Order: sequence, then structure tokens, then C-alpha cells
Amino acid sequence: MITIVVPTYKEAGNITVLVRNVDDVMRAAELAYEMLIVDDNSPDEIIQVVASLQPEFPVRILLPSGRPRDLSLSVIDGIKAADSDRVLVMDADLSHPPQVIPAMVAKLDQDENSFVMGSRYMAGGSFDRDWSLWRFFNSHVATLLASPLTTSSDPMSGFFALNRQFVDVESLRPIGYKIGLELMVRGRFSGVSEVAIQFKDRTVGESKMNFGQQWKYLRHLRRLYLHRFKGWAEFVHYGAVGASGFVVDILFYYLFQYLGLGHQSARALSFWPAVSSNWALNRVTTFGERKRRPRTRQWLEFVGSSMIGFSLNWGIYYWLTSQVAFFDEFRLLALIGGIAGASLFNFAASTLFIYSEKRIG
Ligand SMILES: Nc1nc2c(ncn2[C@@H]2O[C@H](COP(=O)(O)OP(=O)(O)OP(=O)(O)O)[C@@H](O)[C@H]2O)c(=O)[nH]1
Ligand SMILES: [Mg+2]
Repeated sequence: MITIVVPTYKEAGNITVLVRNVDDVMRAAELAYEMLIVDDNSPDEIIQVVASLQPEFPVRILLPSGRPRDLSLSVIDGIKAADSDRVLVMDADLSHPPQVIPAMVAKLDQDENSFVMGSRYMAGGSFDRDWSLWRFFNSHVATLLASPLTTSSDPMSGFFALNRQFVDVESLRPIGYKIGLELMVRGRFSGVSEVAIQFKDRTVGESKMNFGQQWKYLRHLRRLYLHRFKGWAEFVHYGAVGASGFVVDILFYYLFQYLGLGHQSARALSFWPAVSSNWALNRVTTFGERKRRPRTRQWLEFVGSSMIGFSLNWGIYYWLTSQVAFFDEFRLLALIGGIAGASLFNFAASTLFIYSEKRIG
């Protein structure tokens, strides 16, 4: 027995065909199933459509309430409410071919502990050729960004099967659309096994994909990187913020001179916007999930630590080039050593002290 969870929003026009197609496939393969449609209060007649299908097909509808409309949360609601531990998730818009469901179930039979994915990108898989270059590019960049987290060739796919015994459902914290990725990364699966699919673009109904979702995806990725790589993810992020501060520093250095200041004054002043921008970015991004401490005091601490960091940076350079002949010859290495030492100091001070506070979630 397997529960097929189908999240829907404004899919009344697709659901009858989906239910019939799935039922044909499951009958032919002699697989027992129930279909659980999770609808987020669509302003259409889906409830009536499902009711009219119920005499003939094992389908029920779940209508969650008390939370904002959300695809990922709908899938989680469906997984919780499923009659069986085995769950398969697919879209309602006929993009996902029901024909491969038996192959996906067979993968679960082989290894109950695996996460089974329907993949457009593995050998034998395909997607509609009329995808715009933009959409194609987007999908590939999104996949690439997730590659340190999973071995799946198509981690963006919403077509997957799993045994829910290997997921702690309450620990899931998705942002946006990519619930498959969330489950893969946070679940205790032995690995990902994939089945090639021929993906079709929707012909009925409208897409909900937009820039807001892409931004959410980046935030979701960050959260998963933190989950998987902990302090390393923060350190890399901190480094990227530091690099952006360098750019701010240079911009203001030139801006102040353009406004008529001498280069020495410009140099002394441009430090402030740079360090402030670093402080703010670390506050809302690098350590954005930590509880926020009072602004002014934290800013002062950050400035203080940056100054110590800078002294350290300079001190290391000075010491290496004056005491070690090798570094006097290769001064760039001494400069890099100074930056590395200061970065470590700054990061330690930030994570342990300036932005310290128990993480909120
Ligand atoms: N319950 C629920 N389902 C949703 C929500 N948003 C989308 N869905 C469903 O999730 C599935 C995937 O959504 P789609 O809009 O097809 O997203 P997509 O496949 O990335 O984009 P297109 O196929 O181009 O439209 C479909 O079955 C949608 O009906 C939501 O907020 N709540
Ligand atoms: Mg779709």
C-alpha cells in the first residue's frame, strides 16, 4: 500500500485526468494505493470534483487550515495524514508521468531506506524542449547550488517517494517550494535512487513560480547548508560579507575623494560605511537566524573587534616580513597570512560573542 500525496492549488481542471491516469497505472501494476489531495482552499470546485470521483476511485481530500497557503507545508500535512508509511508525492498539473510510479515503488521495495526521485536530468529523462533559456538556466543554477547537499541529479523535482519512518516530520523547516530537497537532506535515508521521467509542461491552469520563490529558495538553501555544514557554512558566508565590505570600502574611498576630500581623510572615513555594512549584513544574513541583540551596542562591539582584527592583520604582516626572510621575499603571502589571521579572529569574536545568543530555530 502506498499513499500518493498530491498538493493542489487551483487544479480542479487537472484532477480528473490525473486520478484516472494514476488509477489505470496502479491497476495494471496491481498496486494498492490511496490518493490524498491536499488543497489549500482553492477558489475552484475541487471539492465537488473529488466527491464525484470518490465512488469510483480511492481518493480523499485534505483541507488544512490555520496556516498560510504553502506547497511544502501541504506536502508535510499529506505525509502526516497518509494511511501508509510509504508515500509518493507528485504534482497535479500532469507534469509528472504516472507510468513510472511502479518503477519508483520497486525502488522502495529494493531498499525501504532510500529516497526515490523522479529525475528529468538523468540519462533517459527529459523535459519539454520549448523551455525558455531563462527557465533552463534557472533550473540548472538551482540544481548546481544544491549539489553539495545531495547526490540527486534533479533535487528540484517534486516527484518522489519515501518511507516516512525515516523522517522526523516535526523537524522539517522548509522555506518555499523545494520540499523534496528538504526531505532528502534532513531525512535519515541511505541514499537517493532515481527513476528517469519525461517531464511535461502544464497545459491547464497557471504556474505559481516567481521571483519570490527564487529568493525563498536561496534562504532555504542557506538553512540546509547550516544544517549540514554548521559553522563552516557560517564561516564561508562571513567571508563573503567581508569581501562585500571590501567593495564598499573602495567605493566610498573614491566617493569621498570625488566630493573633495583628500585621499588620507577618504581612507579614514571609508572604513565606517564598510564596517557598518558588514555589521548589518552579518546581523540579517550570516547570523540572521539568531536572536538579535541591541543595535548600538552590537555595532560598537563589531567596530571594536574589526579594529583589533585590523591590528592583527597588520601585526602579522609586520612580524612575518621583519622576522622571516621567506615572507620578506614573498610579501603577498605575508599579506594573505595577515588577512587569514584577522578573519579567523573576527569570525570567532562574532560567532562567540558579538552575535552570540542561542539560535532561534
Ligand atoms: N496545497 C498547495 N498546493 C500548491 C501550492 N502551490 C502550488 N501547489 C501545487 O503544487 C504543484 C506544483 O506547482 P506548480 O505551480 O505546477 O509549480 P511548478 O511545477 O514549479 O511550475 P509550473 O509547472 O510551471 O506551473 C501543483 O500540483 C500545484 O497545484 C500551494 O500553495 N498549496
Ligand atoms: Mg508544475
